[in-house]
Amino acid sequence: MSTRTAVITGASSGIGAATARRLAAEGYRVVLTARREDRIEALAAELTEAGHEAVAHVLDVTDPAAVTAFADSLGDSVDVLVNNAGGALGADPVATADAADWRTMYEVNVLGALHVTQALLPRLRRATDGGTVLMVSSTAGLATYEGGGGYVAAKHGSHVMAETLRLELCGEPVRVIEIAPGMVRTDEFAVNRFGGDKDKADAVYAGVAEPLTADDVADTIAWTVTRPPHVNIDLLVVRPRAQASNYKVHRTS
Ligand code: 8X3
Repeated sequence: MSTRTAVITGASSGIGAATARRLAAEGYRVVLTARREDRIEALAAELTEAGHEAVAHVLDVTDPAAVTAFADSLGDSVDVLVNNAGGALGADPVATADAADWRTMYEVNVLGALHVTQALLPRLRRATDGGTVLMVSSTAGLATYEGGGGYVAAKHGSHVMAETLRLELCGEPVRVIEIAPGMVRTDEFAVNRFGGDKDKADAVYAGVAEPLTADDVADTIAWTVTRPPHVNIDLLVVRPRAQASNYKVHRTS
């Protein structure tokens, strides 16, 4: 059987990097994309050194021309696309939120995934056992919370894109999977959200014994994409045990 290819966006850190490691271990040739060349080159080198097939390709998913050029650089078919690039900016109420933050979040989380999905779809359709589009959304894509506004709106966009694409591709050999993680502690998500304010970022996880890790989510992603091709895990919500909803989080302090 020829090696299957998985393209992962936002592979420079967090869930994207963990997913790249995990899919490489599952035998995929992984194509790592992100804006930060040093990060993805280092990860590709690490995986290659470990005997896996990995290449890095610098990519800003919000740049449609760059996305098209990236797609053209790939082989005839792609088996898996993990739309992971995204993130949150700010936690301000709607009344005072920065419209520029909202615009950026929509650009990256929604339009970025749209550009990459559109560009790779012809190759995903040609995958030997059928292609997989996997959208890393969020529990923020399913319910809102105060201060979540712009991020929640963007992640609802990711959720709707996955649901709509699944309807539109029904009958074609491409499945659409959505993974909606809740509280995941990564090096960058909350720090980026709060503009580098480490204290505010730490407060998100304060007293939570075991937030999910990027590896936990990568494990879930790997499970869904390694199901037989006729099995479509439409939507999988994954939270730490200490988080029963966006609102109900058990904190020990
Ligand atoms: C991250 C989950 O609760 O910070 O996607 O919005 S939350």
